[in-house]
Amino acid sequence: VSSYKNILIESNGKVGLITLNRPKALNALSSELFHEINDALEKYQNDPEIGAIVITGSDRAFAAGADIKEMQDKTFAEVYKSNFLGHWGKINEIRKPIIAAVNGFALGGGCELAMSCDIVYAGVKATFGQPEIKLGVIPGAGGTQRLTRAIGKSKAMEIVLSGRNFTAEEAERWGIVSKVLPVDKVLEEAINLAQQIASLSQPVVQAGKESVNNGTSFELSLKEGCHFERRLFQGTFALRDQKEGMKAFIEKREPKWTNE
Ligand code: CO8
Repeated sequence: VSSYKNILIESNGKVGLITLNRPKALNALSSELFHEINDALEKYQNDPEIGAIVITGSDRAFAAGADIKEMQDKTFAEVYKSNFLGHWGKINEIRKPIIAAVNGFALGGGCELAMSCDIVYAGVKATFGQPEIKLGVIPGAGGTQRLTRAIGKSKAMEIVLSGRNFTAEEAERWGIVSKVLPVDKVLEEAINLAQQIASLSQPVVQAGKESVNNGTSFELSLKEGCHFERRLFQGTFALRDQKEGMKAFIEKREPKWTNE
């Protein structure tokens, strides 16, 4: 029996499954939740029986982003000094393959979490997006970096600067998602794929993962790009507009931007 409050874990043969389980908040990725993901990833990484990992949410939400209620009142000094959400980078150090099985909302940090996985399977009704701009912040967990590397500059600019959502079908066409499936088949197929991968040689699979990852960088390495992006994301907490954007979301109203 695990002591996690926000996730469920279950291993199935050689596959380790992590299910985000904070339904009331649409799996919003609070710090506590993300620490639990990290802890579970670390356990699977260290378990020689496990050859692949699957991360999933519910039919309604993979994850609706970082936790806006937790973030809204933070100051720049706080987020910068504590390297706020720096622990989100841990998933990028996991050497075993990770498959995201996405249904429902994968927004903001939820979209970034999916893109941090090695392979993404999505349900036909999945909704992706980087809506941070509407909250007065920018993506902070690789959104501007992984999206741009995956879909190119113009499309990434459109998504990040407008904050509009995109569909599973678009995500597949753009190469972010490898397969679109009926809602009730996503997890099953992700686990099947994970089982196939887990039946292969672990060090060879790890080498394949490492090598593909080396093929995805442009001018800045992904690590440098994500570092720079996180600093700018933290920097938005110095703005009044970040307080207003997040407050407006929680109060369920349109934000009034003051450009300060
Ligand atoms: N944070 C906190 N609570 C949330 C979040 C969230 N991201 N998303 C939803 N919730 C809560 C709602 O506040 C609501 O709670 P309550 O019942 O207490 O009012 C509950 O979940 C259900 O949500 P809704 O009533 O809004 O449900 P709807 O079906 O009407 O709408 C949406 C669903 C469209 C998904 C809507 O909830 C929404 O727009 N959510 C916010 C999406 C968003 O803006 N995400 C981006 C967050 S910012 C971010 O992710 C930055 C990441 C930076 C990472 C940095 C790492 C270094």
